[in-house]
Amino acid sequence: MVLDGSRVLIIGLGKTGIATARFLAGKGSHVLITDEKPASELESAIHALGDLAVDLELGKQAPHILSAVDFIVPSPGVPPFNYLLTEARTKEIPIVSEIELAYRYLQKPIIAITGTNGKTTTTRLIGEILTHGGKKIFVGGNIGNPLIEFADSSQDADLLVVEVSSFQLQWINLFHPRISVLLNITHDHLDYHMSFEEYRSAKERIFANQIVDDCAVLNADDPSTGSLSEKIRADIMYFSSSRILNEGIFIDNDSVHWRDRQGRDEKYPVDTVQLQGKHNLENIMASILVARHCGCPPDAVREALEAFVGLPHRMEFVGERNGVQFYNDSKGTNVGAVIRALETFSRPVILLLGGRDKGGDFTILSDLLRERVKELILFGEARKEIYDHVGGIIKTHTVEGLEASTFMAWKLSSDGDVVLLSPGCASFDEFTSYAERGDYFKKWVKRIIDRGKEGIE
Ligand code: UMA
Repeated sequence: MVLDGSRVLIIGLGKTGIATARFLAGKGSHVLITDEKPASELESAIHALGDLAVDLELGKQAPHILSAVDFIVPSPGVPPFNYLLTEARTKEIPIVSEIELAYRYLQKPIIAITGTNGKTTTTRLIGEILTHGGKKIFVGGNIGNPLIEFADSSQDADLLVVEVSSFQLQWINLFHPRISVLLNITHDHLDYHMSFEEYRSAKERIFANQIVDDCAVLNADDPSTGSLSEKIRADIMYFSSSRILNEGIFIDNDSVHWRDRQGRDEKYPVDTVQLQGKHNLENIMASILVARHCGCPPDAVREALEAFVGLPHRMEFVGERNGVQFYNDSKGTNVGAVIRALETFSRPVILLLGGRDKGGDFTILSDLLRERVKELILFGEARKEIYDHVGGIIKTHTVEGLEASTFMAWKLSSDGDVVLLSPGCASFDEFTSYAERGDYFKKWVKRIIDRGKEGIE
């Protein structure tokens, strides 16, 4: 791919757009960035561009900007049905994602991790274990620092551990991880991908360019794994949280066991790890497989697992008052994540669910709601729609915003309960990100913990 002198259109002036523009301008490309938002809403992004020589077309995305463009780099959040992308396909203008572009300029082996849930925790955990095992690691991608930043820097690393999303994978062509991990696939982003099948096939592209010498890590419990494994050329390693495998990694008698092809059986205790829940055991098992495949010694793996504390907004314990525990799972933005969160608790749960719907099927929560949830509080833009799906099967309340929902949960709670924010929806109706939503929840919870029932009434 010749970049010097090429004309490139970047769609979206977010983290990806800025990092890609910097990279391309450095390689001598003529860069035009367009964003549907007007300049007044993009002040900090424009500021971040500094004196980079790029053209901007903001507040509109008119078709004339496609003329004389050699290729397009859409930001991950730009859906495939975006007008410019649709036009580009008709005009046969190549579309490449930022990870594809970065890949073409990277020499170091890539470990790529995807899945509907758990990918950030697993990416970080793999990074921590390998670092503990003595390797020099870059951790990035969908986690927040685009891969192209590494390609554009003078940093060195033995291995690149990269979280990748379906949005990024759908526009790859040669992107080739030496190790690919697919943790799970459940319904998500159906406001962006046109169907679950399309979402799934975007995710499965993580294996598309792998060859026999590479490694693929798959969830043996996922119903689609059987048909997927037939399409994969790489050597497959399986993990399972529900059954004992002849070969692979699984849970037996409260320990994780890794049984390799030569019959070697290694044990990793789970009572000493700080991550909670079955879903995290899956993240741990996938991480051990990757680490051992990279030659990380078992003791280094065990030590790193013990030292790893979870990430904010993912089943984060916020505090306790009068025997009521508060958990922030704001990153739980799809129904699959809510299921995983609920499965973690044996105590009665007061569940805060809501935000902006992404096309999730809330009816699949019905059994778990009956089993584990004492009171259901629906909030935000999606509250009426969720109510139509599951409202009334247990005690249900609808409330406009998150602040009022948090205080209602506290009023309804009693000793031994868990108050859980696991919204199953995007945050954009009330907040700019899941992190802002989680921080807001924590702010009110901390006030409750400081003042108790009397102090807030
Ligand atoms: N925009 C348009 N036209 C559109 C859509 C968006 O112009 O049709 C513009 C928006 O006005 C905005 C810009 O595009 O100014 C934002 O682009 P973006 O949403 O791709 O945001 P980035 O800042 O580039 O962040 C992206 C990822 N965002 C998404 O996938 C939605 C970040 O993942 C990622 O951390 C970052 O690149 C670095 O790689 C976030 C995410 O929510 C955390 N990811 C999803 C998830 O984890 O479930 C996939």
